[in-house]
Formats: sequence, C-alpha cells, structure tokens
Amino acid sequence: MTKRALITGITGQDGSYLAKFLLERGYEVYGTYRRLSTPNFWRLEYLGIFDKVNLIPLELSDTGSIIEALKISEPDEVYHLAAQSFVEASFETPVATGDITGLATTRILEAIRQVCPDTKFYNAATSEMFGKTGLLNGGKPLSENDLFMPMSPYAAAKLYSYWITKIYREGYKIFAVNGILFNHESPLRGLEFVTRKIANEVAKIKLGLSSELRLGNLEAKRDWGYAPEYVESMWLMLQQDEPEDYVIATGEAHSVREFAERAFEFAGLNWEEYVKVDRRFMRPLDVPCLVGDYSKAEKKLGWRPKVKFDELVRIMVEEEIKRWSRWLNGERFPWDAPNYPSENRILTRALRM
Ligand code: GDR
Repeated sequence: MTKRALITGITGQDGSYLAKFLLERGYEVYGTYRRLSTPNFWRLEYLGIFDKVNLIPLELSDTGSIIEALKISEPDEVYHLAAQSFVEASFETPVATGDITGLATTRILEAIRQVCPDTKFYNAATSEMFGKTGLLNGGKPLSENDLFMPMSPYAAAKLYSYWITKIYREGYKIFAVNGILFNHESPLRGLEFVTRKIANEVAKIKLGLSSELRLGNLEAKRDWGYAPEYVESMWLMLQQDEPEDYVIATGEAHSVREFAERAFEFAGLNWEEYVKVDRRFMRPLDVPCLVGDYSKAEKKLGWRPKVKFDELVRIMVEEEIKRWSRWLNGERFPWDAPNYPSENRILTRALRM
C-alpha cells in the first residue's frame, strides 16, 4: 500500500527537500502552506516537484484547519516542520512565535490524538534549545542527554514543543519523536539566515552587483550541515520500532567569520575588504557556540553526515554565482533573491538597541 505523508511547511527548505525524498520513496505527499497574496512555491518548482505534491492551505493558529488537513490527507506519517523559524525575528514577535512555534505543536498532537492516533509524528526540535549549555560545557559536542537552557523566544517556544511531543508520546502512546537538528543549510535556505545571506552577497560582489556585506556577531559558532542529508534522518526516525529523540549534526563547529572568510575565498576575494559589522544584526542574546554529538543517530539510525563545512560553503557560493550569472543573462527561473528587499530597508527594534 502506498504510504501517505503530511508535511507542515512544505514551502520551506526542509519541507521541499523532504517532499522530494519521500516522493522518491513512493510516498503520496501532502503539504501544508500558508495562503499568501504572493505565492511562495519556488523551492518546489526548483526541485521539479511542484506538480507532484498535494497542497493544503493551513493556519497553525486554527485547530479546525489542522483537523481538516488530517482528514484530507489521512497520513501514515506527519512531519511538523512549519514554524516561525528565524531566531532574530522571535525577539521582534515573541508572542506570535510562542503561539506558532510552540503552542501549534499541541494543536497538531491533540488533533492527531482525536482523529488518527496511529499516525506517526515527527517534531522539528532544534539545537537552539541547548542555548547557554553550548558555552558552559566548554564547546563539547551536545547530545540528547545535555541540559536545555534556551536563549531566545524561539528556543523557549521550541522547548515547549519538544516537551509536549514527549508528553503525548508517554501519556497517549502516540509514536511521536523529536529531531534535535543542528543548523542545516543549502541553496534553498531563506535569505535572512546567515549562510545564504553570505553566499548570496559574495556572488553579487563577485559579479559587480554589490560592494559590501553587513553582518552581526562574527564570533558565533555553529555546527553547519547539508539540509538534503538531514531530511533523511527525519524519515529514519519514523521507521524505527520505538519512538525516540535524536541529535543530528556534523560534530564540527565553525564561526560566522570563518564561513565568510571561506565563502569569499571560493570567489577569489578577500573577505576583509567587504565585510562590515553592523549592530542591527546583533541579537539581544545570542548563543555563542553549538556543536552536536550525533553518535546515537549513527548507532541506531545508521545516519552520518557526508557534506562537511568546506564543501557546504562551496556548494552554496557556486550555486549563487550560477544563479546571478543566469539572471544577468536575462534568464528567469524559480528563485527568491531578486525580489528580496535589502535588509537595510527593514526597520526593526535592533536599530534602537
Ligand atoms: P540560527 O541561524 O539563529 O543559528 O538558527 P542564523 O543563520 O540566523 O544565525 C546563525 C548565527 O549567525 C549570527 N549572525 C547572523 N545571523 C543572521 N541571520 N544575519 C546576520 O547578518 C548575522 N551576523 C551574524 C547569528 O547571530 C547566529 O549566531 C537556525 C534557524 O534555522 C533555526 O530555525 C534553527 O532551529 C537553528 O538554526 C538550528
């Protein structure tokens, strides 16, 4: 029998890669998206799967629309990826982030409990939940057993969603798991996240379309993996006999400074000539260092990262140079960057800090 999957947030980086992965394994894929006046399906088009997925409009604040999505899709597996996922924005909209990134997970679990309790549930938890622990333990890779000390409204909301997933697993015997994924990047990343922001700007500078790159905290260290590999771990977690939580990471930490340095290097440029530190991209609190220990995933899921830091930077910079070159040649293709407003135009509370 064909398996059916429901992905919340199918228009995002992970949602679109996961949809492709599941289609390749013969799944019937349903994906939820937010109805917007300007459609946002470029990633699905870019991966060539826009016509192969079933789309369901959904509001995470509206329990009725969640129940409807479950009834329409009758899923064997639910992958809950939709969220307000930008940490910086969670300082601007802490209440909405609590509702959408946190409470909405309860709405989905409660709907599953009532409508289809045998459905398996994947919750997108995050390394951000570790927060200060990443610093206090001296940069040692973090595992499933380490303490969570969130440092943003986003991380606090995700921690709530992590716990509610465990509570429904233990209290109602729902097959519900948390994937504690460390940062994972790709050419399909949103432009506000630092890796894609750097890769995009490096390409523009290389081609004479821009002259500087403004960044915030250059010293923050993250464990950056390659998103298409990470979505496979989500699926693996739901194929196990027992529902458990897993850390997914590369085991290596690199700073934002190193990412910028390497990205400019790939384009044959010297980063110091172009990077400016701008306070508007600093957060009220920022996790200084996060690196993950994926040994449980390796042992139980047989999962390990293949693409490491250097290759990731190269993939991202090469793709942006290719895109901007095609664009300069008059080609048009599914892509977000030309319509993205310069961050200098956006007024946020960080400007008043
Ligand atoms: P993060 O990703 O907050 O780790 O969360 P992001 O790429 O936004 O920031 C990484 C680090 O870079 C620093 N930084 C900047 N960040 C942005 N966005 N823009 C800048 O100009 C800039 N300059 C420095 C940040 O301060 C931070 O330290 C991501 C998200 O995908 C989450 O949803 C997910 O849960 C975690 O990864 C794992």
